[in-house]
Amino acid sequence: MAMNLKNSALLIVDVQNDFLPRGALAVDHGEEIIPVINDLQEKFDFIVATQDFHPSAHGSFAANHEGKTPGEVIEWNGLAQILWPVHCVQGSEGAEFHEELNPIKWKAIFQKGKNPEVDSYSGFFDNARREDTGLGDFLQNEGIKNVFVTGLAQDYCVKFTALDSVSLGFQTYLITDATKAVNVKTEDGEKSLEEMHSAGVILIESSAILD
Ligand code: VGL
Ligand code: ZN
Repeated sequence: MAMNLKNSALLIVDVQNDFLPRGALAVDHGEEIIPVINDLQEKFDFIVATQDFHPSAHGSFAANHEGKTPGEVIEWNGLAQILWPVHCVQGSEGAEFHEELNPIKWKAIFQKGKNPEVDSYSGFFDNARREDTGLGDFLQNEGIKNVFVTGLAQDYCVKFTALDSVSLGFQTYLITDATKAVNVKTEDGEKSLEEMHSAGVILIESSAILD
């Protein structure tokens, strides 16, 4: 029996070219989630996307720290920061949403990672939890109670978005076949599922909604 999707939002996190095969920070098999997300979109009236959207001088890029390479962890403005390849630069092809992802029903796009001094994995807050994107208030004002999270990457932006969603009081679901992990370390994807589950995120498969 299909779920009741009253007061529910579908959240599509960072399904952008740079996180897909051939992108700068490609997630293996990332493209497999696109048809799943497009099918899910038919079931939701309320859909919001997030977009990783960095200035080229962003401090999360290894290239902006002399002698550093992607994957290294540094202390940056008081936080541990993993350094990434240059990705999702404002105005670049890599920052665009994948062309097969259907944006027709999206109510809004929330951009993040625009402040060069702090990274922003979650669609709700930056990693220092200082700035708010407005997504939480937007969902609350629209009467949203249930948030269904999809997108890339499961062990970074999807995880932190889902954890913040729980912390803001939304009943939060992760649709496990509508996300893929980047797995900087092999077990990151598995660990992220455990972390989300123990924080109260409900793990479901798309079939719970589509069938
Ligand atoms: C992401 C690393 C850096 C993500 C964004 O969307 O998961 N990961 N920036
Ligand atoms: Zn980023």
